[in-house]
Amino acid sequence: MKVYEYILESVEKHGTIHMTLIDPDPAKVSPERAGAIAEAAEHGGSAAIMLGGSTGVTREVLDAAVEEIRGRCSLPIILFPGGISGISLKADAIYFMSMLNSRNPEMISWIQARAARALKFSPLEIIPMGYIIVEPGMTVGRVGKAEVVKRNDVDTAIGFALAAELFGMKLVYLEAGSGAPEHVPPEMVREVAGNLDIPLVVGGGIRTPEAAGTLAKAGASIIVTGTLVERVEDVEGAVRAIVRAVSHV
Ligand code: 1GP
Repeated sequence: MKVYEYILESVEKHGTIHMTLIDPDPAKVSPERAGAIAEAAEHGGSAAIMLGGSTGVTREVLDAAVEEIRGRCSLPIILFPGGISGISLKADAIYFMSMLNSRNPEMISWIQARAARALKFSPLEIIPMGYIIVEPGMTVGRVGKAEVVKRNDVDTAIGFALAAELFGMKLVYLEAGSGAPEHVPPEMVREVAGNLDIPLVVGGGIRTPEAAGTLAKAGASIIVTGTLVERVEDVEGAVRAIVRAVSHV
C-alpha cells in the first residue's frame, strides 16, 4: 500500500494518529539511537517515522539513519526535509513541502524546483504538503525566513491552509517549531481543520498526552512529536501515552 493511502486509512480508523519525528543530525541523534527510537515508537503505537531536521543533515547521515531504522522497525519512513540535503532514496516517501508563509522564495518553490527532476524519477513516494509556520516558529521559522502566523491570527492560518488544499497538496502542517514553549493553539487547529478537506498535521512543542489529546479533539489528524522522543528514557511508554490520548479507537 502507498504511504499516503496508509495515512488516510489510519486516520479513518483511529481519528487521529501519531508520527514520530527523528532529527538525524548526529550531534542530536546517532543512527543507532535513531533505530532504537523508531523500534520503541512502533511498539508504542506510532503510525510512521518522519526523518529530518533544519540543520546538520547530509545524505550519508540520512542513509545511515534510514538503514538503522529499517533494520529495527517496520513503519513507513517519511522524509521531512529541511533542504535539498534532506533526501535519501532509501526512505519510503518524502513530504514535498512548500513553506507557504516564508518570505524567501527558495523555501516556497526554488529548492523544490532543483530537487523535482531527481525526485520524479526516484522510487520515493511524493506526498505534497503545505507547511505553515505558526508563532514562535523556533529554528525552522528563522532558517526559513517565515513571517510566522500570530497565535491569535486564525484567519491567516485558514487562508494558508486552504491555499495548500486548492494547490492540490495532500496534507497541511501547522508547525510551531521544534521545542516551542507553546504548541499551536487548539482554537486555531479547530478552525483550520473545520475548513479543510485534507488531513491536518500539527507539531512543535507537544510534550504531554493532555496537549496531544486536546489538539486531536480540536481536529488534528496527525500529531507529531520530536523533542519528546529524543529526551525521554522510556520512548515506548511516552509514545503509547500519546497514542492513547489521541486515538478515538
Ligand atoms: C518539528 O513539529 C516538529 O518539526 C516536532 O516538534 O520537537 O517540539 O516535538 P517538537
